[in-house]
Amino acid sequence: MAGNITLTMIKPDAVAEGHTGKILDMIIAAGYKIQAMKLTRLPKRKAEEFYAVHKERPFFGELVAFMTEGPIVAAILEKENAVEDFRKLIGATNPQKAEDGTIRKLFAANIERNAVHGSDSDENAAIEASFHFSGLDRF
Ligand code: 3AN
Repeated sequence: MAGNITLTMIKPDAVAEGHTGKILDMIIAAGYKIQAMKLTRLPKRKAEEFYAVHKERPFFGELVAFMTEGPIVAAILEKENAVEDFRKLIGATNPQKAEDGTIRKLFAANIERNAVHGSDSDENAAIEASFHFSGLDRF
């Protein structure tokens, strides 16, 4: 059975460019309920932990620098089939390959500065939700 939550981060590029409200509108219009949300800034250590799976990749250092350059909006989103439907809503990792109307097509500059994160599995959604939020922050 598909899980009902996913974890998103509106990344530093999109927050700095003033796209937070438009992206949240698209998320809510797609049927997601916000279980938890905050404006926060990741310390280097936490960004390295979040992206630990990529630590051997050549872009790891740049990715951590980007994700710590300014505030992000982290949120837990609830909906049936949350992970898969959200990946469709945000579009491909590389915005040049993302479909028209997707969040990354609309707001992302390139494969690194790609506006939003979305969990890639139900298991990671649970891990990433706990990474950002305690049980008291979830509604
Ligand atoms: P997604 O965010 O679509 O799940 P992942 O998990 O493969 O993509 O990559 C995590 C993040 O790492 C991406 N959101 C992007 O910011 C960055 N990234 C992925 N691939 C590259 C790449 N080839 N060059 C630079 N940054 C990348």
